[in-house]
Amino acid sequence: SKTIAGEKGTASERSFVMIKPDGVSRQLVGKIISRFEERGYKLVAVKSLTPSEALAKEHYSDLSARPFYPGLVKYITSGTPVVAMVWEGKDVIKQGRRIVGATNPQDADPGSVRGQYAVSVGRNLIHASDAFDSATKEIGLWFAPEELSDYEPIAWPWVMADN
Ligand code: IDP
Ligand code: MG
Repeated sequence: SKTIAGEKGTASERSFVMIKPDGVSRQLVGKIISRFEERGYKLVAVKSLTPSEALAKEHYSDLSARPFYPGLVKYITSGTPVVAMVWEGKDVIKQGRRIVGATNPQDADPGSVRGQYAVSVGRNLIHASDAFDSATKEIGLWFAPEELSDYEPIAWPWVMADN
């Protein structure tokens, strides 16, 4: 049986990706989704919501001691929605981080989402899971199991071939 973040190191690997309120407000949702779609990753789940403070705090619980944590929670729960997604495919956790770019947009590759569209670390547009364990935690936090779809995109065998 499949775990919630798929099987690490296989085409069933999954990552939690979230367009933050600045990305939604700036109407970059389509452009950001296109990067993952066009790369060949599979959209397993997507929804738009304003997270509760409890959800935002739990999502970022590892950072609770950091000075920017209260502002980070306020930013994520501002009332402008986020777009929460699960993407699936080979190496999607690491490749998702590359698509997103460095945490501080000033250090991000100009071809990445943050490097192309963001300038401030506190308004860096997007989140992507940084490891298999955090993907497992985050997918479980944001989605119920029945919200995750199981299907095969038409190009899947071409994109994910490993021979
Ligand atoms: P990540 O989003 O690239 O994984 P983390 O270090 O996990 O980066 O930090 C989570 C989020 O916290 C960042 O994406 C950013 O929104 C915010 N953040 C991180 N460092 C700072 C900071 O120095 N000032 C303000 N916000 C920060
Ligand atoms: Mg992080």
